[in-house]
Amino acid sequence: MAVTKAKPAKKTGSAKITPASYGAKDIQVLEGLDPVRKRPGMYIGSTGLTGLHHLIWEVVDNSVDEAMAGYCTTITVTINEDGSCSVHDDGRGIPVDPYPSGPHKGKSALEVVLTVLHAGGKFGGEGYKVSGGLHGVGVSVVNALSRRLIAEIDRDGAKYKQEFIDGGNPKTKIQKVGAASSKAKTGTTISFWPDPIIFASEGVEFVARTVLERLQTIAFLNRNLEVIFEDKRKDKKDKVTYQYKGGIVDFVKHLNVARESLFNKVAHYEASEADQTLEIALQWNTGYYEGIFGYANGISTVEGGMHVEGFKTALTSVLNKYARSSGGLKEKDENLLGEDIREGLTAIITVKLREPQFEGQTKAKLGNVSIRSFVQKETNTKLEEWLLENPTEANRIIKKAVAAAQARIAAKNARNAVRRKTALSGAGMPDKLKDCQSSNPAESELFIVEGDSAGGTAVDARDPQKQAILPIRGKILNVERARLDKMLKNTEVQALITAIGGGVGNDEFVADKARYHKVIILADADVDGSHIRTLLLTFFYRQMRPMVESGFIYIAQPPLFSTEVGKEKTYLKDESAKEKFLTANPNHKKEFQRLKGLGEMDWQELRSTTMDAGTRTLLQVNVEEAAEAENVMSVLMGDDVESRKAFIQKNARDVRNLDF
Ligand code: 0RA
Repeated sequence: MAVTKAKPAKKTGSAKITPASYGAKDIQVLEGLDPVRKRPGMYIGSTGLTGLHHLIWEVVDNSVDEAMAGYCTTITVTINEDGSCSVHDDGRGIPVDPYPSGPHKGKSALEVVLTVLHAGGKFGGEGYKVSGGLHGVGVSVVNALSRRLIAEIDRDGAKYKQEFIDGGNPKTKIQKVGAASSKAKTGTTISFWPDPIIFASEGVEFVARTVLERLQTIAFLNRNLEVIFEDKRKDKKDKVTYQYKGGIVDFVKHLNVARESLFNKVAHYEASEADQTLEIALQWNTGYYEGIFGYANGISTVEGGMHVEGFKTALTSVLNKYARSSGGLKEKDENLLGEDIREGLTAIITVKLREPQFEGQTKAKLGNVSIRSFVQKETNTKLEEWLLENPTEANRIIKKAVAAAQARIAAKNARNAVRRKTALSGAGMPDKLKDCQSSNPAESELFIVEGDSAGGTAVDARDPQKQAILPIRGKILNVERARLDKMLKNTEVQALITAIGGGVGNDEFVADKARYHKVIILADADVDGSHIRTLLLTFFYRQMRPMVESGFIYIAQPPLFSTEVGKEKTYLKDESAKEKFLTANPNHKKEFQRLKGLGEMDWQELRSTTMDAGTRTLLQVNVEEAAEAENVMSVLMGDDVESRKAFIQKNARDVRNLDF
């Protein structure tokens, strides 16, 4: 990616540098392509589907560099009918002039860029681009891992072409194949056929969704750049264009569409110094979660890093300062915590720097210390300016953060209160709990049942030795917002905490103390039931995460249908059970009742279909699903009626499915 002295860009509006005039002489020569084929993982991360797609990103990154340097307005990625990929850009075109001297004497610059490792990535003297970790290793890597590659260049009024085969061997010399359609027309098209021998494990079929997501992000990060995707494969035909005049401001709006934003404006600032640049956009929504997305040289830093740290530090300090000066915080009040301020925040932080250090488990954490102070300093001044210029918005943010701080303190008090109560009452179990006789957690099950009447049926249906029942009144949870302090004040939730017995709060909960190794949520198969499940999962995820991590949380699966066979009622778990039933009973009258509530079954039926360990099916909840449930909360509980409606319609068909 180009790193810039902030000069206005020629075409794209993004920052640019003025490169010295490049020619073949400037390209640093390192080595041939053998190492790439020997250890592809070193260059593209893996030889699975992720690695396969890296080939596209590699070529596209080079085109994006052209765009950032101000020479390219459109990038088109085409998946061709035969499964190969072409990346076209209208940049300057890879230079084609021959080397006047040196080890590559007589070869075209194009050939060197495509056959010499790193040659495309680094240029002597004035840095043209900054390599970004796995990216920016150069298009030669793509050539090395392709069974065929064709480069077509429009430059100097002519059209050039060169073809390579079997991992980067020139099949032809560079050839002038005609005139460019106009003297001014320039550009590069790289078409490549990934080598099936290299990508043997998962094959060479590109996934449109993966490409689309990436291209959309590129379009967001490069204001005004037109990014086109075209799929020409049979049965997959598709064409999509991304172009955002607002850049990352549009990105933030896009991320907030499903939520209700706290105000319409999006704060936005950019800055540059020496050889680093930053651009930041942020907005709050009325929800409770934070989404801060960092990028370094266009690469997503999902583990965060110095740019995100600098931003968070400054954000906390600027907003506290503003809150004090505006009277939002009184002298006696404690400072707002970062987490209070970041509640409902959506932010994009994109930085460009010369030699990014990617660290962490997945090499997705930016380690350069210099960027932290840069982001911090700029955020301190520029965000403060923005707050002063936008007092209405600023006051909303403060109000929301103050509410978040109050909720945080209330949740802590509520937890303490529950703790004290549990401690005081000793082993005293809640009245509502019908406990099991066993005191061995490994064989004990707790059913959390929606509604008192279903609770009663479940008590009759249970195995009293091993199964405990705790009825929860869904309506109470249902009307309340997602705030955990409110959940903790709910007497039913308190009973739940006491019954489980491992404490509450993520710093305190101990799964070893849990009185049941199966906690089973039993709710109706309708939208309300789904809602209650989501609430409970969010609660377990936030307040008793070790229960989820230990695999102690389950979802019961009451049947969806019933039907009569003669005088006998039969229950059918789901659509596929219904189909199987019809195949086995072709003369059946084909009338099925959709079961809406647990209340429609008597205790024998509830036992055999849902609770009896010998005949039931349970879904075990894993951490990802619980985390997803937490996300779903913002859609379900948020105020955006449209997206909630869309969500429910989309998921109503299989409300039992956790995989929202
Ligand atoms: C080296 C030098 C110049 C441009 C490029 C490479 C270049 C590479 C790729 C890869 C895909 N698209 C590309 N477009 C350009 C600068 C050429 C000049 O000074 O005119």
